[in-house]
Amino acid sequence: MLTLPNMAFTLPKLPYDFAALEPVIDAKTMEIHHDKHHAAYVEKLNAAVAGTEWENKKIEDILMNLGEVPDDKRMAVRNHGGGHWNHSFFWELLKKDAGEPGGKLAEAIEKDLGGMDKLKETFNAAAVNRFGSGWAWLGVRDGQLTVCSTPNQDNPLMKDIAELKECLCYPILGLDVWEHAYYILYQNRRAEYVEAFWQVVNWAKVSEHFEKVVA
Ligand code: MN3
Repeated sequence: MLTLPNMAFTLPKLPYDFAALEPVIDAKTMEIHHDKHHAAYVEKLNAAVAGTEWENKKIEDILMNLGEVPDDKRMAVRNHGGGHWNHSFFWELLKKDAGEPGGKLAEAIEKDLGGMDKLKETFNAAAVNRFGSGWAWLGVRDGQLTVCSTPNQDNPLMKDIAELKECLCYPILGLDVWEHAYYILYQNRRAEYVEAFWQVVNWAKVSEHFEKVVA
């Protein structure tokens, strides 16, 4: 009988067409980013955990417990597991003409961060000033909204990684600032990409994450 390997992690389908975010993010970038980059993280994550107890765990649980992953697999799981989670999270956060935040999230942005303009200013600075590749995040820490950034495919859930301590939170919004996320349309102009990003934030999804975290 044919037996197939247990491929625990799978590439989620993009919840819209490649061209859905144009002109802010172009179709070619979305296609390569999802079908090639994200697919490669999934493939390499599966290779790293194949045959171990980690292949059937939830990715969030793995990332929150990287200290328990065997030394020889930890870096691969951190990089590719982080890549898989970050991109799965990111796709859902993007939508054309999705308005502005409302309700409790809008109140928290006002109270914790000083309003929308201030949020954008702080978040854009975190995204633009991240040297090399990484992510900018809006998250909830001790019941308060916070903005921070992580290098590579690290993220705020990785509590066992000492150098990420400043950015530990439950992320509700994230922005990929790897060059592969913007190079075709924006070349070296990361700041323009970061500014344009606000036009495609799916605030309903951000609110959903926020409500779940603060519940
Ligand atoms: Mn990416």
